[in-house]
Amino acid sequence: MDKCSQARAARAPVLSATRNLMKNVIVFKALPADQIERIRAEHHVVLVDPKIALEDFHRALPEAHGLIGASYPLTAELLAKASRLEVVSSASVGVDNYDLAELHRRSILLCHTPGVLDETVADTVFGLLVATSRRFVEMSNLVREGKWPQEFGDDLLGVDVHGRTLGMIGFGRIGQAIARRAALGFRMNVLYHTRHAVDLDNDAPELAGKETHAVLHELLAKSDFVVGMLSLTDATRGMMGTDFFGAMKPGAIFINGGRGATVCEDALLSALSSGRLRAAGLDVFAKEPLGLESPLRTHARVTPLPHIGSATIETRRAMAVLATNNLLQALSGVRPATCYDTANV
Ligand code: 8YV
Repeated sequence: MDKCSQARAARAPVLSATRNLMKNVIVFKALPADQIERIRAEHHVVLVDPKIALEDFHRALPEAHGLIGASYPLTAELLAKASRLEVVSSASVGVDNYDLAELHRRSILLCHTPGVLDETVADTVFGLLVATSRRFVEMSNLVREGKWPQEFGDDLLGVDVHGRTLGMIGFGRIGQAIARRAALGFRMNVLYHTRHAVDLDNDAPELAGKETHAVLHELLAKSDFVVGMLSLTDATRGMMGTDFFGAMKPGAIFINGGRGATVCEDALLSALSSGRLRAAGLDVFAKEPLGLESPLRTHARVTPLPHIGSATIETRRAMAVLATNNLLQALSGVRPATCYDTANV
């Protein structure tokens, strides 16, 4: 055997061993090309967006060991088709698209991307709060439509944000990042409602003494702005309804940057149409994309956004890289640090 053949023979078992470790991955929402290449270097990759090619997605599921993507519900019915599945790596922090009980039952790892999007989502939500209060979109449209008013009547005025009271419903990492902007940047008085008070001295010392834990009715009665930052669970679905909006301070503004289905949208519409609430800024909706038939789309008191909380170049990339790291670690048998505890339904 010549030297080259000897070297080839020596390498052969290693190569075939590596080949045997190759698994099948479905990328079900676009990822940056370099992240797809990272997965391809180790595994077989099928790129298929179920929103565009559902049949192809169904066809690929039985062979899949890993799924990576976001914004598509993976129901128990779909998961049942993926009998070899080891990991779902979501490029999102929210996990409401996944059947957690089924993933738990089958010991399929679910990874997500907490941490890397907190500041970006907080920028969006606080920006939406200011835009809604100062009527940026409406005023910008006047200029675009050639309707810059000769006289700027009181009917076109907004309301101040700085120095007022903000009530946070949901006070996790993103909620705290919003509260930092409010308390430290806009000198707002911040109330937050959670089941247990947060240990700010240890968890967010810069906020210690600046944020007050409040019971819900007190928060709603005192806040000029109420921001919903709840994840969607059985306990939070429809939590913000008629009683909730009815308990808000008359003329207050409601912002939602968590999940749309935590709000009862009919109740919100009634509170807006009756004038009880001054306005709402919404980045999330019960059904997305928001249907053309939804009155929230064109309501004069609503500033709607198309779920852009984390949508910056930098943050979407960071989410894609973390989701790819998670997928590759999980497929190599290592439990990623940002696995979601699926027992926690
Ligand atoms: C994105 C989100 O819409 O992370 C989440 O849970 O809601 C947003 O960051 C989603 O991840 C789409 O990629």
